[in-house]
Amino acid sequence: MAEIQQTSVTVLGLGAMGKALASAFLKTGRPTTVWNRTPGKDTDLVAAGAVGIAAVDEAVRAGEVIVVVLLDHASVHSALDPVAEQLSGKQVINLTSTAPEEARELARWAERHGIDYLDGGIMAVPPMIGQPGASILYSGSRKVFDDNRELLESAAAADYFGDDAGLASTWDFALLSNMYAMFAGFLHGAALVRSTGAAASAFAERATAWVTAMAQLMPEYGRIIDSGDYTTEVQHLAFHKAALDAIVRASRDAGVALDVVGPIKNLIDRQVADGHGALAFERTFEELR
Ligand code: FVH
Repeated sequence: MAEIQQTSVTVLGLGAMGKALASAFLKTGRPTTVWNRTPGKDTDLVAAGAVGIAAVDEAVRAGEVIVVVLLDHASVHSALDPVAEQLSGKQVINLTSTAPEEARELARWAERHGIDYLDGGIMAVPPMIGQPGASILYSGSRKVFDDNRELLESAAAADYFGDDAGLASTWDFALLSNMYAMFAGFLHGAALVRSTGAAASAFAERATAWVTAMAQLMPEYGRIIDSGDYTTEVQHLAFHKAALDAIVRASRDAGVALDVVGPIKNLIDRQVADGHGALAFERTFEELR
C-alpha cells in the first residue's frame, strides 16, 4: 500500500513557543525543518529528528507550509521580507501575536507576494502545546486552515473564525483582556489581605473558588448585553457604586494603590452621574465601546 505523504513544515522562530510547536509537529512524523535568528536553539529538536537550517531562505524552501512564531509584528517583517520571493506560492501560518490591524497588513503583504496566509492566536503557554486544553484561534485563508487541519490539531484544538485575518487576533486579545483584568483583580485582592498579614497563597485558594463561581454568570452577562435591555430589579449600578466606594476606602486605608479598582469605580461613577444608576452593571459594556 502506498504511504500517505505528510506535508513538510518549516518553523521559523525557536523561542519557547516555537520549540513547543516544532516538537508537536515532529511527533506527527512529518518532515520538520527549523530556523532561528540566533543559532544554537535547535539542538534538542534536531536530536528529535528535525532538520536545523541556519539560512532562512533555505529553511523556507524546505517546507511546503511555513509556521512563523516570532516575537511581534516587526520581527515577522524582518524575517519574512527578505524571503518573500521564496515564499511565493507557499502557505504561511503566522502564530506570532499581532494586533488585528497588523494581521490584516500581513495578509495584504502576503497577497501581494502570492502567499496564502493564515493568522493565528495561541491560547496556551508552551507546556500546554500538544495537550488537552490548548487552543489556537485562526482566521484568514480557509484553504490553508483546511489543508493543514491535522498539522494544526497536533499542537492544539483549532478554531476558524473567518476570512478576515484580523479576527483571530481580535478574539485572542479579547480573551487576554479578560485574563489580565482577572489577574490584576487577584493582585489587588492579595495586596489587600496582605495588609492584615494573610499570605497570597491563602488568598489564592479562596479567590480561585470565588472567581470560578462568578465566571458562571458570564453567559447571562452576554445574553443581557446582546438583548440591549439593562433594566434590573436587583444590584443596579447605584448599588455597585456603594460597593466600589467602600472597596476604594478600604484599599486607601490599607495603603493599597488604586490602579486596579480606581478605573472600575470611575466607570460606575460616570454612569450614575449620567442618570443610569437604576440599570444593571452590564450596561458598563455601552460605556466601554
Ligand atoms: N510563550 C507564551 O506563553 C505565549 C503564549 C501566547 C502566544 N505567545 C506569542 O507567541 C510568540 C512567540 O513567543 P515565544 O514564547 O516563543 O517568545 P520568545 O521565547 O521570546 O521567542 C521570540 C522569538 O522571536 C525571535 N525574534 C525576535 N525578534 C526577531 C527578529 N527581529 N527577527 C527574527 N527573529 C526574531 C527570537 O529569536 P532570537 O532572539 O532567539 O534570535 C525568538 O525565536 C509571541 O508573539 C508571543 O506573544 C507566546
